[in-house]
Amino acid sequence: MEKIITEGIIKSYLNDFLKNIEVDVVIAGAGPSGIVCGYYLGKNGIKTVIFERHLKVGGGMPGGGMMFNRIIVQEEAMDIIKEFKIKYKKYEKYYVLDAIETISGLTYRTIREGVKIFNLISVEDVVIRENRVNGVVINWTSTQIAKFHVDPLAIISKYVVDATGHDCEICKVVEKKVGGISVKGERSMWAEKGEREIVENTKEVYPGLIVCGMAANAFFGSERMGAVFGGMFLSGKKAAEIIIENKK
Ligand code: 48H
Repeated sequence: MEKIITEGIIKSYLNDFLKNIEVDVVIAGAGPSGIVCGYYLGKNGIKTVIFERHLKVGGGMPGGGMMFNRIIVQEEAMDIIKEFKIKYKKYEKYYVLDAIETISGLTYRTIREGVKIFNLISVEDVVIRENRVNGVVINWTSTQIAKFHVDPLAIISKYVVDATGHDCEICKVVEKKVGGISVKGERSMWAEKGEREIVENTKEVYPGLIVCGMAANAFFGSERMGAVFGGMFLSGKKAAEIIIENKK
């Protein structure tokens, strides 16, 4: 029995991994914006893989607001929530959602659209060709934590989506190693403004590199917004739409 368990796990994992070493889109980060972006790409037949640094998916969602595991969503993003069939309750002019149900609902449907999510893997660099981002460089998160010198592997893609949240990590790598872009850094909390600007900030910021979610506000120097997530979902959807439009 033990041999079959070991063999089954490794063969299945490697099979999936090998199918994803050249894809249309790599998304760095399985937070709300990255997962929603993956869902709409998958739904439109675009081959997409998500690499998530953490053991878990969901980014900042499970923590809700200060560990009260609920999130707030505004009317503008409710069509997305309804599409995923996630439950909600009206609260004043907003909606309150269970953070865990939201993560589960988003993740399940995204995987069912054919998007592979590999957790415990960090994107540490990009592949660059003729002034275009052409893939990512990845490594096991555990090697980073242990500070071991282990050389990485590369994944080739037509687009990379930076959905790494507050740290805007992929754009910072391009800023430092490639040049031509500059990450302004996020500003203090102003929920309405941050939410208003996040969709506008969701853009292709360098050929082949799209920024979404909190990383988009960090890139353009917009405000943070606390535990309101409508903008994250809308931003993830817009990032997918940019790619779908460009691929036509
Ligand atoms: C692989 C990586 C890497 C890497 C990070 O932080 P997230 O939830 O990001 P968003 O933008 O989808 O959502 C932001 C939201 O959660 C939030 O923080 C809000 C609304 N804050 C407002 C406020 O005022 O504080 O998810 C990013 C994910 C995480 O799971 C990271 O582990 C992962 O990306 N990640 N994965 N390679 N280099 N860097």
